[in-house]
Amino acid sequence: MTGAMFDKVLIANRGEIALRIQRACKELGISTVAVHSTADAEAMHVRLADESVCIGPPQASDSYLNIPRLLAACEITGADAVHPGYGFLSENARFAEILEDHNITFIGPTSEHIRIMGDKIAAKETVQKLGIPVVPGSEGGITNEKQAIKVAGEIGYPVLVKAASGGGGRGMKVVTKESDLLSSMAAARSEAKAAFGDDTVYIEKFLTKPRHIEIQVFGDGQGNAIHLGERDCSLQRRHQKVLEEAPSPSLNADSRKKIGETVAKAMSELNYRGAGTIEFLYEDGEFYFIEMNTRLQVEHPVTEMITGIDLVLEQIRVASGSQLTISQSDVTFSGHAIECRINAENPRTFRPSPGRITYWHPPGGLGVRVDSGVYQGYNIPPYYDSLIGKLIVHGKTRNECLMRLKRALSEFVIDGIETTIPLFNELIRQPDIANGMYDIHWLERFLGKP
Ligand code: MV4
Repeated sequence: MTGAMFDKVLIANRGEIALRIQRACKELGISTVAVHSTADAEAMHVRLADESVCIGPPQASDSYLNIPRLLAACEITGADAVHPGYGFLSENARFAEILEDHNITFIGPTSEHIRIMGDKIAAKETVQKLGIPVVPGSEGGITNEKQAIKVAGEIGYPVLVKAASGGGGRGMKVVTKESDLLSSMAAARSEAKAAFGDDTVYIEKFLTKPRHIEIQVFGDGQGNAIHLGERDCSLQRRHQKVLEEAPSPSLNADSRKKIGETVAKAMSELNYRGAGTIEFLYEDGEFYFIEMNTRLQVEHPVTEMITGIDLVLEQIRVASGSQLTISQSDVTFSGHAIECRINAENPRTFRPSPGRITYWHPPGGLGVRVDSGVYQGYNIPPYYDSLIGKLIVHGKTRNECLMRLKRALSEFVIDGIETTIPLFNELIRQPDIANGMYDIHWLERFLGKP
């Protein structure tokens, strides 16, 4: 089935991702509507859009997260579709549902799929039934203390108590022995209740030294689904990714093919539409599902660089009703890509560093991509997250990619604010990074060393 392409897309986001989406729209001949808060009147995503609408004061809850104001902006401009980007309303099932009720296409999965995957227990149950390997643990939520003791005893300590509505690591408690289980579970419950208004928890085997490997999937909601390989996102600090790469230095072509095919088949059976990411912990050669993200991710460019596939363009195509035009056998992986998240932060304390960029000189040359929404003279507002750009480098081999990254980082000049660039200069000189020998704890251990 082939639907009619959209005439006008409203982009419900800001910064680099708003620009990234505009670029895809322009290449498809679609006109773009930017929305912005009063703090973002001078932002590049507003300047480059065909039209723009101010949707409220700086605070995100009054602007980028305000559904009635976004609907009004759609109505005023006559947009046929909304791309939510990442963060903000991108995984809000209610928003997707409301748009559909107003005959505006949400560029993403169905609200039903968003809702299922937003509930970590339902997500795990759903994907397990579809043949995806999961972390051993409780079947569903824990309802009483006796059951908790029994389940934890069966899977063996250490265990991890997780919140069903969690994600981003909130409401998690590691338990090393039975005598700590009930008090830790009570603590996890009350944390979850306060953070999410839901105190449902579940128990899993705690994996002590995994890597975070996620598989990019893509479906058309018409039964066709493919995988686009993995990204290794193990280098994180406080659940914020810092550097991502594809392919993972720890996977071979056989294990990539096996997990990729399992995941693609599951997404086809689920009739999944759009871009999605299946997050796994990978330890001792085994994959364990933890969560699914039903949106485009910050780190999607590393996948684009090694596959040559424009993920945002494909998102727009399938949202308009087109079938996937790429089959699994069309997907080939070429070379290696690394992304560094350039944040306006102190590179050691990670304290935000908003303010005016007095000088901006991004790197260039073969295999170098900079996705950013800032410019020289731009004043970074203090109200939003501190990502100001992404440096993505591609090379024929991981080694070439690292050499090129070193060169690109040395060219990058940003004055007036602090950025995470000096951290990356340090990281690429670490033997463990050069050798691809790191797990999810490596970065915090490195940062903790004097
Ligand atoms: C785990 C785990 C170990 N064992 N689950 C952290 C956030 C959420 N997405 C899941 N998380 C983890 N789940 C089991 N059974 C360790 C983490 C974890 C982590 C995962 C990915 C990347 C960085 C991390 C840092 C600390 C803990």
